[in-house]
Amino acid sequence: MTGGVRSRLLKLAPVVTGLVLFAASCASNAPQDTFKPEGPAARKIDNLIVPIFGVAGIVFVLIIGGAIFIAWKFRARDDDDYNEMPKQVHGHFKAEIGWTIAPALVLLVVGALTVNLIFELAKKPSKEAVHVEVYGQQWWWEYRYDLNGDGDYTDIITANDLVIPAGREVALRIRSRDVIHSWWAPRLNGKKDAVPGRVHPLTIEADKPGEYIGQCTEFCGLSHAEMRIKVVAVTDSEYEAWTKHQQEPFQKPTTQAAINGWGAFAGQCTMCHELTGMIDPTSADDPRDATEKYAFPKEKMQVSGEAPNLLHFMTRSTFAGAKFDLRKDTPECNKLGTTWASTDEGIAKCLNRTDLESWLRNPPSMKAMHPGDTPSPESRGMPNLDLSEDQIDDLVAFLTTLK
Ligand code: HEC
Ligand SMILES: [Cu+2]
Repeated sequence: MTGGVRSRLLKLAPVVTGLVLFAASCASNAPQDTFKPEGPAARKIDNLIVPIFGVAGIVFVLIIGGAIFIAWKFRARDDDDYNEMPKQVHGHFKAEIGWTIAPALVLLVVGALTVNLIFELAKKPSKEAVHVEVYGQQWWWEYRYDLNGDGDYTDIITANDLVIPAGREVALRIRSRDVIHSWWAPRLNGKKDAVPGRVHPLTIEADKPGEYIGQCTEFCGLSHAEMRIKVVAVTDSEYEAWTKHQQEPFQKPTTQAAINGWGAFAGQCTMCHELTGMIDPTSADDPRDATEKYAFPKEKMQVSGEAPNLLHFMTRSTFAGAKFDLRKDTPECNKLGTTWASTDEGIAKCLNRTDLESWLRNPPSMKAMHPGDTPSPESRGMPNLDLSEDQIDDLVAFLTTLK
């Protein structure tokens, strides 16, 4: 690069940086904006960040402005004597004490406020809190509810959508099944790492019903960017209805396509997917050894240990780590909430059939999972099971009965 080109590029750099910053600040729909808190914890953090940011801004302007001003004011002039040294202030007692104490005071105040808030946020949740265990794994989040406070987090096992009652504390226990993840719904609270072998508490609360978006914020492998979080806050009565419904047992499908899909599911999917309470459709009339039907031995395939529990799958709004909408993202469908699939009409109108079928056709092509890889102990996520189009139709028919 010639000197001229380089200096021109250097001159452009601040302009480009400025434009990028300007463009980045223009998002009209930014669901993960930390500066729009919608819960008590996030608001407390916001109330600390904003003043500190202001103080940091003032310090920045004073220091940088002062440096630029001094450089300009005392710049070399043509008639300067270049041998003359400016007046030295090294060892100036008052000045040195001053610029040591001033930043120390600023940091002391910031530090005290920060530590105070850390303790406040770590306070034990109230007795009325809802208890949910959050399991991170490559690349989706599982949510397990302890509804009666007996320490058993298997009352409800679901994935992708974390359904909570608005206006109530939710005590999360954040865990991981494989690598380190980090759970963060910015409008509700700060982030908390999910570390294998550890349990990290985090209390969230949403001010009002609505959806609060987040994502995994600790690099956890190829599909890390597609490991999303969706907190669905509902009213108290909707929450009660939801928990009651989630505890209802598996219902046998009735249409022929769904019954066929049930058989395919028992044969190809249950080695990874739990479907709590599912009855094996072949157990009564199929004498084969159950393990014989499974094309992929579990110990070979499932490094991460689990796959989403599919009981009441159709009450969720998203699937595959909340990357895809299960319920079409239209105002009409969104209004139906967690009960969108309770009627045939709702399913016909709101099911995102295209993505669900594509998912069954070839999951690794839908998320970053080395599409070319053959399933191996190293592969993560759901493998391509080479299903036929007929099987896919039957399986979708079966999945839509899981409401
Ligand atoms: C080898 C294990 C394995 C097998 C076999 C398997 N899956 Fe999966 N499945 C997964 C994993 C892991 C995920 C989560 C993937 C992700 O989110 O990245 C998943 C996700 C899904 C989802 C989305 C669920 C949600 O809530 O996000 C559906 C639906 C699904 N699988 C259906 C099936 C069907 C139907 C079959 C049988 C034809 C099947 N799976 C076989 C491991 C498996
Ligand atoms: Cu992750």
